[in-house]
Amino acid sequence: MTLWRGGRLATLAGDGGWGLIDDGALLVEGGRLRWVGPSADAPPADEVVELRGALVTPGLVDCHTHLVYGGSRADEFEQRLHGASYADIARAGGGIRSTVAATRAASEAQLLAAATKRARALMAEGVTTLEVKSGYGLDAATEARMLRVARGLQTLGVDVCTTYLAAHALPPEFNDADAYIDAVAAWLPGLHAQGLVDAVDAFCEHLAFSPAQVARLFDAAQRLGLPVKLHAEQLSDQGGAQLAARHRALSCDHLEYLSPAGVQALAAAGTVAVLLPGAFYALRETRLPPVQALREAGVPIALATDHNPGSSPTLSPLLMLNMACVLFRLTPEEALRGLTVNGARALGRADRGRLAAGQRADFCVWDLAHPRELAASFGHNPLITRVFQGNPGGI
Ligand code: DI6
Ligand code: FE
Repeated sequence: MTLWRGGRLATLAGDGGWGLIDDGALLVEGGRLRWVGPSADAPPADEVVELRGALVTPGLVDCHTHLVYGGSRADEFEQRLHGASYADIARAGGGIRSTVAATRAASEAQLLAAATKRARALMAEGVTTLEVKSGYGLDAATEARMLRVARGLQTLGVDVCTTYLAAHALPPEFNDADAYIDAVAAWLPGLHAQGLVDAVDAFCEHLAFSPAQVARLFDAAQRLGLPVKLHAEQLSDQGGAQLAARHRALSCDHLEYLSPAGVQALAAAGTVAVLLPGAFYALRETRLPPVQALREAGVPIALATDHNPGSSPTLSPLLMLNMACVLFRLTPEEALRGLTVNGARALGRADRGRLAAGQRADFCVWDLAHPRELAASFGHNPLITRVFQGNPGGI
């Protein structure tokens, strides 16, 4: 048993507020938090770590990434600076399809080496749980390779949730989206049997798949008992949120074009709204997600990097805290909840994201006096120690 004592804890344990404990302590045993409270009341322990007034928060949960892929899309960044839009590039065969070609050409070892560097960058800013989506293979073998690589990142000392996103774009060997959706649904049971799939996602957009097509895939997921998530209303309102809510989705992600009816559907289903300010920023979007309506409806809001080589090439969850406040007007507390407790909820993981007895001992120690400072600055990493399942270091 180890006692970490003398820190300022932002527990996020209640439904609102930071849950601050000014001179607080955490008792860790077997990878779990056994006790959390004021240092003065702490139980005895074999080992004591002095926090010397440092800030402690739950470990960060990045609930939406596309971390495994081959190649680079910096050329498209230049094309967009010369006036091409994200949609123009996609229609011309670039975009997701260009990453699909590079990912298919990469070996499992090459994909793992590249993804390892990216995961380490996220971990260096305090990430202890990471979601990784497939969706740059778009054939059974490459989707499986991506998911195996994602699972392999677990050995770095970060918990990895895998999401099957084969319904991301139409691959070049198909010209019928309905036939492709049938193939995506047919590959799923085999991948699931190999333990490679924690959830199923799709890109519901005019550039990608219709709500009716996504619904058929979600039915297949639910026959296997798998939860679903959706890339919804990123570039237009397709009614994806309502569709996802009908399937009791864990989360709907992006949501710039979410309608009032979509907000109500998410609220009624308990679906988390995942906001992705990195993609909004990089694509110079101007349409803001309806944050005030989400708040008023009581929809939990999560935040994530959406790391991918095209629309959100960031590896900084801390920058997302700042961008969520500056661009989307979240409060610093909402932003931190988005990257901890609500991010965990978007993954269906209730055992993390707060500092409370019984939770996993995943937490961060920061060289800061108050948690609002995490969101107020950018381009600076104040992490002192990242603790994963009770083990410090390894960053
Ligand atoms: N929306 C996104 O922002 C990413 N995928 C998606 O469905 C972008 C993926 C890419 O451009 O490679
Ligand atoms: Fe995404």
